[in-house]
Amino acid sequence: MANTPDTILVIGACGQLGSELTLALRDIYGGANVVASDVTPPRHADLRDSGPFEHVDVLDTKVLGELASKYKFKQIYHLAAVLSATGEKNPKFAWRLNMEGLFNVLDLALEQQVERVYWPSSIAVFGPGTPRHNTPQQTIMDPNTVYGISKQAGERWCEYYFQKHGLDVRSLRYPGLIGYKALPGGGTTDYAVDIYHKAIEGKTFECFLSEDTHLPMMYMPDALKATLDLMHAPAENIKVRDSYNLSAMSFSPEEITASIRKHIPDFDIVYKPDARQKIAASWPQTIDDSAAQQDWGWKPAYDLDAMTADMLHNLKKLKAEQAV
Ligand code: AKB
Repeated sequence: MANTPDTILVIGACGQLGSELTLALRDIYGGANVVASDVTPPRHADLRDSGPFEHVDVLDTKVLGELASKYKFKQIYHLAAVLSATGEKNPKFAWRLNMEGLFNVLDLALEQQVERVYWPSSIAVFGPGTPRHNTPQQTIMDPNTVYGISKQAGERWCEYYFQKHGLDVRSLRYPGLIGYKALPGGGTTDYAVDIYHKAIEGKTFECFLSEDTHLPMMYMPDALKATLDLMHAPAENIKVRDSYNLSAMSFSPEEITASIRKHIPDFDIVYKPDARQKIAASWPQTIDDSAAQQDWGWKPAYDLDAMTADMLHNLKKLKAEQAV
């Protein structure tokens, strides 16, 4: 394959963020220049048909090396990770996938002279000792999930590779991400996606968090915009080399229910908090993202009610298409 100036590899392309980010990158760089990769094939036709797909396990350095020699990537988006709730079920595997996967990508990027790497961090880097309101960019970080510990360690390694080797690796601390195209997999914030599906199906939603648990959240179009804005910013603007705080909205299960009831008045919810409540209780409620605003102009477009209107509209449309 030709060594095109902007050939991009997305690892974890079939996940909640990856499936939408890959399409957004293909719109910008052209379908053939953005290689989607994952351990499972794409389920949706738009991802499957819009560009190349390669089966990649990020723990397999041989396959990663072969792929890099074949495509000569200029950018890598490494999104594959075990999230907070799933990570607690198998902590050793979560640690291995999240850390070894990151090392494999950082080393590959150095070896193959990849120009820019994106790696997502999370609000899970914070813990019970962190200020919970307007959490600063730099503060106490005492994560108590294996996912959060791996993200905190990963942030340090990203900064290390930048300082020591000059690798242009960039990162965002995502809040809970909400989108209608793909389901999240194994996070503590997943309820805020599932609740919309149950609402349009006319079902009662059983919530695994208590009604007043506030968490930072973001609608997918804002997450895509933030990621692309960060990656397109001039390198000299990127002053934070561990990971940027990022914020859009904060709400509780009770508040998202009230927002849904503006469209579906008889929507019903019951609360059955489980182990994920403890994880949520250790995370911030609101985030100070002024560094992202100052350095590369971050500004979200969606609040809770705007997101709810768009989610319900699109989920209804998808359901009607599937029924045909
Ligand atoms: C999770 O809940 O584990 C993720 C996250 C906040 O990183 N959505």
